[in-house]
This record gives sequence, C-alpha cells and structure tokens, in this order.
Amino acid sequence: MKRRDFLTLSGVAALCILTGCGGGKSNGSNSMGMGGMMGGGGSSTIPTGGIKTSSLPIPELLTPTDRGGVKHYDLTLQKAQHDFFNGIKTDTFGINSTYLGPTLLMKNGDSVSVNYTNNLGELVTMHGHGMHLPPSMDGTAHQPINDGETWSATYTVNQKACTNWYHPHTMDKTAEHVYKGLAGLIMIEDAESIALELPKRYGEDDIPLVLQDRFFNNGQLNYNPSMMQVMRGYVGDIFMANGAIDATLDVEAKEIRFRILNGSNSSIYELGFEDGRSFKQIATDNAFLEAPVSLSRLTLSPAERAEIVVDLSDAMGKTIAFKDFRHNKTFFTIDVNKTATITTSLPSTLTTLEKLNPSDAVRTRNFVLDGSMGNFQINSKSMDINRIDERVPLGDIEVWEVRNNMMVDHNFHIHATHFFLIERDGSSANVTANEKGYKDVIYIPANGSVKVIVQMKDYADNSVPYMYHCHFLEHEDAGMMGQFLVTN
Ligand SMILES: [Cu+2]
Repeated sequence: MKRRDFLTLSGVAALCILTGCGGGKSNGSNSMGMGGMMGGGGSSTIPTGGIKTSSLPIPELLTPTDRGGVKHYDLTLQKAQHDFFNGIKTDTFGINSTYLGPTLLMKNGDSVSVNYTNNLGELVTMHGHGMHLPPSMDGTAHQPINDGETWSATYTVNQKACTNWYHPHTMDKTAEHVYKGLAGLIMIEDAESIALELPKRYGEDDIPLVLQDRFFNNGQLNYNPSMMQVMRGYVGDIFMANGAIDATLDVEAKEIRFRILNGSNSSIYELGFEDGRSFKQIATDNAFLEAPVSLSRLTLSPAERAEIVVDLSDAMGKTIAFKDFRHNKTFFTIDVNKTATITTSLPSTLTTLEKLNPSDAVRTRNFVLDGSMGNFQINSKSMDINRIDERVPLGDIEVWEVRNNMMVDHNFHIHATHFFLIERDGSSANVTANEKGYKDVIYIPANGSVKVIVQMKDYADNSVPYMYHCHFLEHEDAGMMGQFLVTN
C-alpha cells in the first residue's frame, strides 16, 4: 500500500480531508472549527481590550550606511513586545522593531553587507529569499548565527528589479521563528525599474505588504500546531498586514502599487478587492512580467511575491477591503480619501525576460514530494544537513520536474536563482499568463505536478550547498527539503 493511500484511510486524516479540518474555505467568522477540537492552535481568543486598530504600518525603508564603498544594512534580531491588541503586550521577535523588520532598498550592482546581530537568546540563521548570491552568503543552516553574534551576508547585487525578502532558515525552527515575527522585505531596483512610469513613492502609492495569519491565545502568539495542522497547513484565524490587524490605508485616488509577500507559514491566499475590481499584476517573484496581466483574483502560496497596480482614480470617497477570498478574511481596508498629487500611467511593456529553451536542456531531474504524518520527504528522503542530494553542473540548462504525491498542497522553492515554469500537470497550456515570469517558488496543489527550466549561471561551490524545499514552513521543518551543490 502506498503511503498516501494509508493516509487517506487513517482515521483522523480521513476525517479532516472530508471536513476541511479548518483549512480551505471558511465562513469568515473568527472560528476555525475543527482545528480547536484537534488540539494545537484552535480558535483565537481576543483580549477584552479588543484589537488595536491603526493605520496600516509601513515598514521603515532602511537606507544603508556607506563604509568603504559597501552599503551596510545593520539589523538587530531581538525579543520584543508588540501591540496587536489594546491593553496587552504580545511577546514577539522583531528586527530593529517589535514585529517584522525594515525594508532593505538595494540597487542592482551595489556591493552590500547585510549585518544580522542575534539578540534572540537562541541560535538563528537568516536567509535572503530570492537573492542571487553565493551559497556561503545564503543564510541557511550552514551559516548559523549564535546568540550574541553578528553574521554578515556580503555580496554584489546581481539580478533584475524585484521584491525579495529575508527570513530565518533555522534548522527545524524556521516556522516558529517566522511565526514570532522575523521577516522583512528587500526591494531591488535597476535602471529599467527606475525609468518605468510606475507608482514609486514608498508608503504613498508604492505600498509594501507582508500578509500573514496567526492564532492568538489571550493576546499571545500561539505556535502550537497539531499533527493535523502540520499536515494541512497551520492557517491562523486572525489575518494581518505588516503586523497590524484590521488596519486602514489612506491613499490618493490614483494608481496604487502593492508589493505583496505571502508571509504566512502555510496559507494559500486568493487575493483581491472587496468590490471585485480588476487590477494588473506587474511582477512575479524575481522580475517584472514582460507585460501587465489583468486579474481580479491573485493566488499566492507561502513565500511567493507579486507586484500589482490597481487604478483607484474612480474611487474617491470609497472604502475597499483588501481580502483573502479563500478564507473570506480582510487583511486591511483602503480608504480613498486624498486627491491625486501626481498621476502615473502603467506602461504596456515592462521588461524583456530571458527564456531558456526546453530543447537546450541537458537533463531532467525528478523530485517527488511525499510523506506521512510528521515526516515529510522529497524522493523518499527527509532533510539531512550532512547529505548532498543533487549536484548541478554550472551552466547546464536543466528541467526540474516536481510531483506532489500527496493529497495536501505544497509548493517548491529553489535557492540560488530564478526559474521559468514550462508545464503544469503535463501541459504548457496550463501555465497562466501571470506565471510566465521569473519565479523562485511554485505552487503545486494536491496531486499536481510542474516542470520548470533552470540554469545555475554563477557561484559554483563544491562544498557549500544551496537548498530546495517546500515553503510551507511546517512541511519544511518536518523534512521536506534537500540540498544541492553547484559544481564546476
Ligand atoms: Cu509542503
């Protein structure tokens, strides 16, 4: 009997697959139903003082200090207390702040040093997600930062304009570390992005969004997933943007750009505006799309990014909720209450992407995502930091085929560089227009498969590996991760 067959027959798993077990669509109330009965994080309890409502917080834009031609970003990881609710301090981890961290602005070609000082009282590692850099600077479990120490990721920015992020990659503890508040955005600009006529006033019409969901127990973050929640995804019942619940964003009646990160542990979001208005997706994980793609809903799995532009020039005086329709939850509400001080007009072409030709691929690598309760595997192996799973020759063009052999959703993230999706479920016709861009995370629904094309162009290192893994953090921590060397 195959493992996945066993799973569907085991009592609790079968029950949850039938009922949804708190994941998937809900009625929009603050209860996640079955989750509470299964132990672990059940329904949140809200402190009597209620939610602290506020304007949408905009993470500080950290301008680096120049030391000898190198741009230094000094980040301190610290224990903190954050005001999610009135009258109660929530214990968190923050980065130069009480929850989440500042936005790092970089330009292609910059020499940078991102300096992480660990004051958490425990070991952590910090990964630059989406950054094209040497494996020794990647910030995985091979670059631990002990309590009280500083570790620096030093490199030259070497990629197209995009929105990336930094977050812990601590062996077995990534999920808990992110859950407590360790994450921040990295905005990369290049000559092309600077020249384009896009909204680019940070915090005014260029809005960073870290979207998350959490469970709270009397106002405290409650990271306590049951086995079933590890399996199905640890989806909280309190949704938040930039560390605030039910916040309001005041904007001008004009085009507004959102740089969106699904910063959740393991939630699929189907994003859109309450009034159903359409918007344009302009960027995927690692670059602009070649042309804007019109959407009314945007699906993002954990760690995926998208930039969108929505035209609110017709919406003066309106309030519009920005929602996850999959769980029927509001992240924040937009209040269009200011006259436009400048106008922008979205260009019809944004960039040119280099596309690899599948006929130039020299090999196909196969990856099968599989596992059972609490034990997640790729190609029948759980993550072992002392084992190299794949050796990828520098410069070779390869197809990586990733198959989700389970009845739960996964995604797949490759460190080191972007890739291009060429097939979904066996056909290129299933690749949607807004997936035809540079990606570093790809969503693979239950029993689905993808083929991506990838080339490791730089940074061969015959001893320090990069990683590939499911970015559902509970799955990653439970073993759904492997390591590859770029060899020369
Ligand atoms: Cu997964």
